[in-house]
Amino acid sequence: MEQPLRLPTDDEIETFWRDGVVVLRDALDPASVAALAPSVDAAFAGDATGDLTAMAGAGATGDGATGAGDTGRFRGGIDHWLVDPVMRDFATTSALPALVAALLRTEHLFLYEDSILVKSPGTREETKFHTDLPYFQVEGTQLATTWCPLDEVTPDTGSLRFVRGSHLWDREFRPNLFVTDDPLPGTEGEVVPSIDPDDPSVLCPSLGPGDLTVHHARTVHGAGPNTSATTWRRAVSVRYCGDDARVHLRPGLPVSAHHRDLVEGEPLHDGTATPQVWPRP
Ligand SMILES: O=C(O)CCC(=O)C(=O)O
Repeated sequence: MEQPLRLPTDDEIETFWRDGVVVLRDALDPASVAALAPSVDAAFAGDATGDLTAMAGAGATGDGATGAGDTGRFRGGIDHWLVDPVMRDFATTSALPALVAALLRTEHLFLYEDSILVKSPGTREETKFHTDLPYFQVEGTQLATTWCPLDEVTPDTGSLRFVRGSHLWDREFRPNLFVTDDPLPGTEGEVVPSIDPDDPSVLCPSLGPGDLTVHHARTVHGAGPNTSATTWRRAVSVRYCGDDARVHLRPGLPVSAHHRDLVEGEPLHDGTATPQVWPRP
């Protein structure tokens, strides 16, 4: 069990609930983040044991489409924790659960899924603005996504872009294909409005290994391209749910095999579908 280097301050907790996103600097041991590199690199190379094809936004191959002149690739996948012990430890016994439980002000915390998200040097693709909630088979307010870079990440290499305060908008968005604004077939909700990444409401933080962002599942966010010719943008994202989460089965959404037994309206329970990660059982 790894202790966080520090817990979120009261100001950081307030920022999370006010802005729908908070930057936690120097909260993870950089060595524990660096230890993810073999898993992340294997996922990028395409021989990961996790399900690269299930990531809704990345399409059937787990790849972003590459445009003419692209030298880079955007590759991702979800649910590596099910098959990769390094990813499982990071999602369940690293410092993340303590940090997120404090931010969400929840007594119990459950793992929903993990994701590996890599933009190699020269990747032109943006991650289109979206919210995470419509990709989840849950509803509630205590829902958060962590994003933990393995590399120094700047706006030029694909930092995330967050629309501050958008988690408070009374709007239900339709999930898109992540690298295009096209909606996921069969799903419901409004199309995400066009957002100017240079708008002052958009936060686009530079981060280093050991830093992370935590955003609310209703926060509109995306990411820029990786314009560097040499610098990788490798990240691991882990999504968690707190006490007020209830199962909500959304039409059209692909269901991961280990989520097939989730029952509409039920609270989350410790088990293979959504392991309890805080307090540590
Ligand atoms: O890494 C990216 O480009 C997008 C990540 C993201 O949207 C998420 O983890 O919720």
